[in-house]
Amino acid sequence: MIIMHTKPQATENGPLGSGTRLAAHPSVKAVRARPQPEAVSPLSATELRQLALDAGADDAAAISLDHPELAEELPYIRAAMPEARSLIALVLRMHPANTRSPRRSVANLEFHRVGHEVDDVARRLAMTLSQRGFPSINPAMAFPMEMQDFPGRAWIVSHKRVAVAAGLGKMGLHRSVIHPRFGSFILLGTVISTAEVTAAPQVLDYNPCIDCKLCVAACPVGAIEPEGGFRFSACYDHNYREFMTGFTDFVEEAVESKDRHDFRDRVPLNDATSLWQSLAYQPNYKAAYCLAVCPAGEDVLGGFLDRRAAHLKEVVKPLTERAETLYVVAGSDAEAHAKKRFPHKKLRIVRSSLRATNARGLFRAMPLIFQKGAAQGLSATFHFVLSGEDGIEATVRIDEGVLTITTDQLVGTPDLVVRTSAGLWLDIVNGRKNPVAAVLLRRLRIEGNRQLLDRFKACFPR
Ligand code: B12
Ligand code: SF4
Repeated sequence: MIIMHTKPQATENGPLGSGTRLAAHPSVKAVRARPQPEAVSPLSATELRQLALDAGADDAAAISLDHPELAEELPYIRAAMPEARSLIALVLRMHPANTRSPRRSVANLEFHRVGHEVDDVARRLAMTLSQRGFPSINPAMAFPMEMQDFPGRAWIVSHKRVAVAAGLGKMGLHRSVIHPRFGSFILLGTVISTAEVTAAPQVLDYNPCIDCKLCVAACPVGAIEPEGGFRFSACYDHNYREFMTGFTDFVEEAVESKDRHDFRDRVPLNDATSLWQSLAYQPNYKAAYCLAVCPAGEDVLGGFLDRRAAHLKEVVKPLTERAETLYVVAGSDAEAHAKKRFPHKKLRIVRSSLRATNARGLFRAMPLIFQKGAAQGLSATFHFVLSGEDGIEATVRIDEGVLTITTDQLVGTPDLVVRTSAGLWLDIVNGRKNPVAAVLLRRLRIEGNRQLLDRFKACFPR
């Protein structure tokens, strides 16, 4: 027989929370019968570091969330743990020989193996701290991420920023953190904790980067600029070909192909099977040469200082001379760099990996896809007046390779003004709608020197 209850059923002990009945619940009685936990005593930064080392970290440091260098991180960290008070930065070493192998599957295995170790160590530490009375969590070392926020920032905490603020290393020319001993052969993690840290972290008063510029020379797509800039899109379009948007691009190729022969022409067999391996096992980076060739750090530097020519021959050259396919966007600085510096490598033209999904995101992504080469000789101010639900006003100033974006404000005298709806502009940028038709239909108004629009487009190739 089936008995239908019309009211929400209370437990046998009555509604949850009704004092005496709750007290009589077997689970409640069992909890109350346990010995009372000892009063939680604060942990010093030294104790926190030792707990991290005991959990398996090769180096660690604790830092208060109030540290001024972490201000930008604060809202993202609080979104994951509102009651957080401190961070414990973790460093785990990679095996340099693996990371340097010209057979990149060896290097990729090392990245993934150590990446998983970082997550394991961070989880062990978070559990230990929680058991000691300080609830703590361990956000991912990199993947998975908060992909509902993509293509905006999808990571909870910037491990590089935390590690640098905690004094564990400094940002090298290649934009990764260099540890004074282990050099670039490290991956990072962060435990977010409610434990209080009062002591200021130790300061590392020098940068282990020796400015040899080998990372500049080795990157096949020119992502590392000699003076310190990082061409985000160059790295993302090539190195991350089999991650996130690279996969989306693969699917789009499949959708657009006329038949299987056309698809095979568009996506060579080894690209398709490589992607399968990435999906089935773990995504394969295409390069990471910037870390591989880096001689910084006391444990690594000796080999370079004593045998400089050998370092170039045995570590750098096998990577720069390697026959491989480079994935670049047409008209990008990466394409120009690869053609000039690595004519022996094969180029495959791909679509840009960074695509905005709303008008504000469009302006946020611009610095990441801006191509200085195309901007040479261009000096102009662009005003965008985008109306509608997702509307925004923005000023884009390009001045001899320098890009300045001001959102929610129209600044200076414009050389070109674009007026349309935010949705239509996004569709035009994404190649979904034709700008000529939009002008004819008076849904897009362009005021000023129209030729500037082509120059503008070339600076952000897709
Ligand atoms: C986003 C990201 C990337 C991006 C941007 C890299 C970068 N330089 O920041 C891409 C996809 C290109 C990338 C590549 C690689 N990464 Co990565 N990456 C991250 C991630 C998730 C956040 C980085 C970060 O903190 N950025 C913010 C600030 C502090 O960095 P920044 O250099 O000042 O800013 C640049 C970028 O962030 C970017 N940017 C700025 N705003 C935005 C917004 C969005 C939406 C995006 C996507 C990017 C972006 O532009 C800035 C200037 O170029 C971290 C994991 C994590 N949760 O921390 C790993 C991390 C930084 N990556 C790491 C590694 C190892 C790599 C690779 C070597 C992977 C590989 N095997 O090839 C390459 C190296 C490329 C390089 N030379 O930097 C390690 C670095 C370890 C170390 N020694 O420092 C980290 C810390 C992962 C880990 N847990 O160890 N990565
Ligand atoms: S390769 Fe040389 S220049 Fe590049 S980060 Fe390492 S030490 Fe610095």
